[in-house]
Amino acid sequence: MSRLIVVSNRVNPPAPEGASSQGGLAMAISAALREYSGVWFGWSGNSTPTYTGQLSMQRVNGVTVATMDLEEQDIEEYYNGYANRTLWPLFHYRIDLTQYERSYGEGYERVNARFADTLVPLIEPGDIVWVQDYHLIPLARELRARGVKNAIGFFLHIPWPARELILTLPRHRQLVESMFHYDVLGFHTEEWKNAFNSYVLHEVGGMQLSDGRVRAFGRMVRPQAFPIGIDPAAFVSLKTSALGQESYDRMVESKAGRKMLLGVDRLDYSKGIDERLLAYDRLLADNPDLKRKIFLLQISTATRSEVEAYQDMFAKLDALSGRINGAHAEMDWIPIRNVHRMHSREELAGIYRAADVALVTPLRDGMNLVAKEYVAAQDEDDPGVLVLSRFAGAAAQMKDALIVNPFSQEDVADAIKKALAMPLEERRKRWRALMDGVERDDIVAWRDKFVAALREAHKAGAARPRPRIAAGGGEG
Ligand code: ADQ
Repeated sequence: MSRLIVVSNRVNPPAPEGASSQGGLAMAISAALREYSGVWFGWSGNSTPTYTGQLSMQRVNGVTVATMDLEEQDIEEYYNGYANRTLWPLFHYRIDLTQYERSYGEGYERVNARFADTLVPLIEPGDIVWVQDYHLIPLARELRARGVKNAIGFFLHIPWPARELILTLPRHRQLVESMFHYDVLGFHTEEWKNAFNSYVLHEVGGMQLSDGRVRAFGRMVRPQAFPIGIDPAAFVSLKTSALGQESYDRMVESKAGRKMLLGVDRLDYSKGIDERLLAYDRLLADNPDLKRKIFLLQISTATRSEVEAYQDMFAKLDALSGRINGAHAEMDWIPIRNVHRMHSREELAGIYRAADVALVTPLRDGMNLVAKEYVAAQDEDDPGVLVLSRFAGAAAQMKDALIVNPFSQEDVADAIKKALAMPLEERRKRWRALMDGVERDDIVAWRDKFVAALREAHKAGAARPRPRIAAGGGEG
């Protein structure tokens, strides 16, 4: 069987099954690499004053991990710059936060070329290459330019934005053209895939074939939805592990008979944390009878502290939760517990299990794994209720959640009320349907479907002469 080479911006060496430190995406990639013998290649997270191109190889739990350092200017322009100040806000519909600096685009191109230079010697005939996420969109073009003929697929973990938004990006056409050097383009949902297709069909005169492939720039690619999942069985064992049980017991004790609402997020403007708190404020103001009967545990962890848009977020969140607490608190009750620390996977599973309602209300999110983890951690006999934003990719699959518009405080407040009052029988019915989906569309299904589509597309492509059309020209 051919090897799988996974390329991502950062490499988190795979840990043994159920390890406590890995987040959703790292677990997903580790799972893929455990199944196929493979190499995981990416940036080490370290910087050097000047770029060396040196590759460091390690063998960790059956997976070969290959990393390289970047120079400081690369990190500023490629990672903090184009990836997190340009693409991330733009793809999450925040053009007000998007920075369009020419140097960021140049750094992005330079680092993608450096990734390709370092990666090429690792690729053997027959290997399949799977590139992850928005940091590395042009990588296939760079690999092809260096003669790589292997199957190359790309998976976007964040939304693909509406056509009108992508047009605000300088050189948007070049970015999209570079995607036509892949064999398969993966998105979480049909919605993100259709947004990509809409750009191709309407902006560059591309065409869609009856089998779903799209053609433009003289090339053909297969865009397809592959909804990412979690490892639900691992989550079930995490929640009943010693640490999972201990954190559950601690939470139950500290609830003191109250109902607990829960938010768990990286502190990011896309997650809608402020809007969630304001909806909760509204709920308490409109329903004073709920005071002392409920509380909200909001766990938010730091991320991307080099980027200005993130720097005052803790201060703002603390000020907002402080104001809401000041307005509603009583001598023996605080409405919001505002926690900033990371938790182990086991602790998190215990916390999810103890929560009566999960508030997953991003303003825009590629998928959102917290929603799936919450469902997997529930007790079958007495499950909690998931309140889920319509703008999370997960909403396309998790229709038995209470789906809300996170921009409407009233809508979210109404859903929380409904969740708190929901009879056990309805909770069980909704949870069963959600859990069936989490089990069916799990991380293994995601991985296997993507790898199979990549193999298939490459086989079909190799057997077919590829039409070449004048560079830069669209097709009608
Ligand atoms: P993220 O934006 O990071 O991922 P999400 O999918 O919710 O969002 O994953 C977050 C992960 O971090 C979860 O596994 C969660 O358990 C973990 N986590 C969050 N807070 C934590 C804490 N305090 N302690 C411990 N763990 C914590 C991006 C996209 C998403 C997409 C994923 C995967 O933005 O839309 O679902 O990639 O494709």
